[in-house]
Amino acid sequence: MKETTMATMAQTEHVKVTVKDLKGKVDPDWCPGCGDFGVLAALKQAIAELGLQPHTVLTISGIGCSSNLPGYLNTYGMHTLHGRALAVATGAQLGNHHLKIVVTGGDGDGYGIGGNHFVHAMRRNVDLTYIVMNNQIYGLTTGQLSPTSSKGMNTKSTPFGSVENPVNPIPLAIAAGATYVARGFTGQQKQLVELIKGGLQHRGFALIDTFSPCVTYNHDNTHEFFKQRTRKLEEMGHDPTDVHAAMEKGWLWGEVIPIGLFWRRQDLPALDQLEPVLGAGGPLAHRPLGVAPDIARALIAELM
Ligand SMILES: Cc1ncc(C[n+]2csc(CCOP(=O)(O)OP(=O)(O)O)c2C)c(N)n1
Ligand code: SF4
Repeated sequence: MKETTMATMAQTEHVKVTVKDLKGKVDPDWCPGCGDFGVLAALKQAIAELGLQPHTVLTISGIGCSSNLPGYLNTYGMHTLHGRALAVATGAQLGNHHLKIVVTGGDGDGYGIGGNHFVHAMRRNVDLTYIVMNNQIYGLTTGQLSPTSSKGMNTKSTPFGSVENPVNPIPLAIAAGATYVARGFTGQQKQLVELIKGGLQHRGFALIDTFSPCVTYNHDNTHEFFKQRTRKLEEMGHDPTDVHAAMEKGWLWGEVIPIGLFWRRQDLPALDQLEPVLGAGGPLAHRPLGVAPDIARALIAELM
């Protein structure tokens, strides 16, 4: 188990957290049947099963239907700019590396406008759990092409079919340096909970790309589509420490679409473990400012 998890659990080990405790003050306004309900349920279950206290978890998102998730969860939460959740999360993680940080959002948010941040957060191995609700469409802006939409797909913005090759987040994440790379499906809740738990316990960048069907705008990649094609990697004899096998299985897309843990390596330090200033003295957020108030005020004024 992660050192940070141990520390936070130790402080509060007598208080049991239930799924009910994790319910946010606002109910989701997602369309009935949206896959995102399944991701929210799985995340709550994973947090409760790991016994993480709500005040030790920070959930950060960008913009999109899926990015509304932090508002529906009783943890700390931030709803940031479109595609910028990972940049904000990197800052938050370095500011308080004892927090458990979960980033949630959509394929458009994460792999499109946020694609640059996605690659750099992975090569830095920032200690985050990134759950992408991949519905292969822009949901919030009513059904335009997303970076993961299949070639040939008819959408509002591609009425004659998309001519572009989609982004494949699994091989991309492995190549970029993510140290935990998984794919879930909202139709496989038990597995999804385990994948999220694994991501939360992993020290480093954990991606859980999750098929989360948009029932309103994507009539190709439906729940039924994935139900017929997805196959669990653990039933395929996959070894998640074999990078070549992970790459090979990551490229499969057809009659068989693998789900599960593709790749994990545990021998690389996370970014906060490499930052000398974080080595001793605990999280920056808990330390005294270290500069006199008048100097701090002058610095802030200069930066504003
Ligand atoms: C800078 C900026 N550009 C564009 C938009 C419009 N916009 C809002 S959400 C979104 C895409 C959402 O798609 P996705 O991330 O896949 O999430 P979903 O709604 O499908 O869950 C876009 C293009 C925006 N809000 N800000
Ligand atoms: S538009 Fe699609 S992604 Fe958005 S809430 Fe509705 S079903 Fe979900």
